[in-house]
Amino acid sequence: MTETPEEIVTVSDAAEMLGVSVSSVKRWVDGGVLPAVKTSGGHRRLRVSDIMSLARSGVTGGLNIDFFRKRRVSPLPLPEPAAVYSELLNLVKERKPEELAIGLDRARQAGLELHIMGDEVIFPLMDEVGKLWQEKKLDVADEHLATRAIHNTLARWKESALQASPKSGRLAVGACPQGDYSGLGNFLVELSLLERGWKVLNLGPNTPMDSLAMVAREQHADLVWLTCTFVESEDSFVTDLKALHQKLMSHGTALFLGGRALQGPLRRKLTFDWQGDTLAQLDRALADRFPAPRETENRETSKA
Ligand code: B12
Repeated sequence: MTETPEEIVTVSDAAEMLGVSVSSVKRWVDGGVLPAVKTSGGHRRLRVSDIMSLARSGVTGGLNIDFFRKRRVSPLPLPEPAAVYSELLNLVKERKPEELAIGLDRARQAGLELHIMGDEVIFPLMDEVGKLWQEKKLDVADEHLATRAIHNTLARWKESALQASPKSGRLAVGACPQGDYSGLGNFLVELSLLERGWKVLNLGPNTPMDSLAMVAREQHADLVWLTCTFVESEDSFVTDLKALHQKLMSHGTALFLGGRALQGPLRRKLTFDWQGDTLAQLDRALADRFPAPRETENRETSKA
């Protein structure tokens, strides 16, 4: 059999394509994460295109490449991030926040991974919105509407990630430092972790580093991350960060830093275990330092 993207397959075929157990596929179907229809006999059937979209979203850990090599399935064309960006920017300019949210969902469902949505669509989109606002070509109302539409969309993606992701047994605690009220970058980091199966406690904007350290210690966090978009006082930031890093090191907790405020001379004064600028870099660092535990249950089919 050679599957085309519109081909309908059984749950066990889907499990084989994804290299996961049959029960994982059933759970994703029943949780509404993976669309399926039921036959008159009550059996679930899935479209190959939906299976490939889920795999591309990063939720499943990817596709079982051997299966696809054997069956020679051609991948669906992915939307071009630059084209998605232009389309969404027009919707911001036309003040259509609901269509903006729908456009984000559509790009995601078509298979653009979270790190591409964050780094290559949402980041440049908001960068341009900021510039247009400075040039007085957009009102601050448009910046607020766009931020809220994106935030609400990320909240929906979070619900799906919470239902879908197999739990890795790891915990991350994160925040933005004191005086930093930004939201989207931090939310994207939270989602990246959730989609890798992490449990996450995101303390959000304006969080004192002492409180972050306290929660991390109490909850035995594996990782603490800080998203830094705006640094109020560089001197106290550097001092507080050093103290935070020392406390975390004594408990074996890794400290990851990111966000656009950490540029220039400030960057050289920072203490951390890892620092990055993009979600793609974060994904690679998480995969390197915290390799995913392999699913043990019923994997025999993927070995064939
Ligand atoms: C929306 C916005 C706001 C909103 C935020 C609303 C909200 N709830 O989020 C409001 C109105 C509150 C705001 C206020 C201010 N803002 Co403002 N704002 C922006 C704007 C237009 C978009 C920010 C955004 O959401 N971007 C989209 C997200 C997804 O991008 P991101 O956070 O950078 O995250 C990406 C990466 O950085 C990375 N990343 C982020 N975190 C992490 C963490 C890790 C671990 C890793 C690996 C990666 C990573 O991944 C993401 C995807 O690529 C930017 C313009 C711009 N060029 O970004 C200015 C901008 C951030 N603001 C700026 C400034 C100066 C301010 C104010 C000081 C203005 C003022 N004078 O009051 C205040 C500061 C308020 C405060 N104390 O926090 C500057 C910051 C300058 C800097 N630090 O370099 C910017 C860059 C504008 C500019 N060009 O000058 N702002």
